[in-house]
Amino acid sequence: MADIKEPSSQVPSLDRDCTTLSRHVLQQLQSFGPDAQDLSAIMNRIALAAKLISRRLSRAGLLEGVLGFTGEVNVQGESVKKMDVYANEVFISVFKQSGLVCRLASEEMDKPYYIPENCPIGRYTLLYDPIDGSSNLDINLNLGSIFAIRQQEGNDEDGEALDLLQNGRKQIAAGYVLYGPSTMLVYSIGKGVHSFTLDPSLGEFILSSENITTPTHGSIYSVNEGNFWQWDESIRDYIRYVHRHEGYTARYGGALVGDFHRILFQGGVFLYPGTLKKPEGKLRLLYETAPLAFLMEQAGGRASTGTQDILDVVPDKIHARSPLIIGSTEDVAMVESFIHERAREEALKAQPSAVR
Ligand code: P6P
Repeated sequence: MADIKEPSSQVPSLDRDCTTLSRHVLQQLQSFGPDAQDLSAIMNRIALAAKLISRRLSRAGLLEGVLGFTGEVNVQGESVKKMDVYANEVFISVFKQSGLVCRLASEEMDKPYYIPENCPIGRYTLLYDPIDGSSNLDINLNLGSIFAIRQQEGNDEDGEALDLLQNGRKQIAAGYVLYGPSTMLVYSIGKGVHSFTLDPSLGEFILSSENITTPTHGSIYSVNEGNFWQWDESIRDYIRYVHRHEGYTARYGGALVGDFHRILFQGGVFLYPGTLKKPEGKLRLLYETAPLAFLMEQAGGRASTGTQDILDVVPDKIHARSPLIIGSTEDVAMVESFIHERAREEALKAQPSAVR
């Protein structure tokens, strides 16, 4: 009888096709204990949510009730798209009866959603933006979902979820789904950043890149220059610099996940600074900037408000916003240098003339 060698030596792609998300999490944790199994199962549920959303997006133009607005306005004061509601419901549905996640904090919900049957068991909280960049939906451009996992602290008797108002270093996992030409899931549990690509023929996310690292510098700067009139002078200084020096190129898709994904892989910097209308910036901390900051730091990059690491920011409310400067270490540092220089000049101006 032929001796059976290690299957992967026979069919190398077989082992890769078997490296599903849940298996990868267990490999990362090097454990099959209950906590590892829980985290693996949570990631698997997130993958199911991603598949359900991807399926609906792929047929958005063909199905009734997918495109367009509901006529409602969400807690952010933004018009709600039907896809926002659907995607939010998907995450709730995949975690019900799972015993895994007690609370869901979403961009689309004013307060966290409790899944009482899970609370005595699962003490995890999922924070998520179910569909980010929904304005791209009607024009068939990329969108994303962003998520973070935290462990609940205390029993949250008053239902205010105050334990969530802690800095981003409390995240135990974070990631996003990019609904593009292919559907990709990128995640980290604090042991590097890894990407998976949905194989529709298998209905599985299969490992595509492990230990993704962001270059220390990149040529791309990604920002909505239409806000130039609203920016602090320091940000204008940075933009004038890249306009006047060779070696820079602008890329902006208007959907955070796609713009971030480009920087994660190719380097450079994405900025959404504070503006006159939104001094704290437009992006939300707990389920947008903090999860992406977690990933970027794991990939060897940086994420800053301009004056503070994103992961050190403590929110005062669940839907708190934060400015975001994220990407290659050298490029984030360059943006910060313009901010620091302006602050130094302002401080000098404020001093009594005799002291200058
Ligand atoms: P602006 C999408 O609405 C979003 O929340 C992010 O996905 C994106 O980065 C940002 O807003 C784009 O905002 O003001 O450039 O259209």
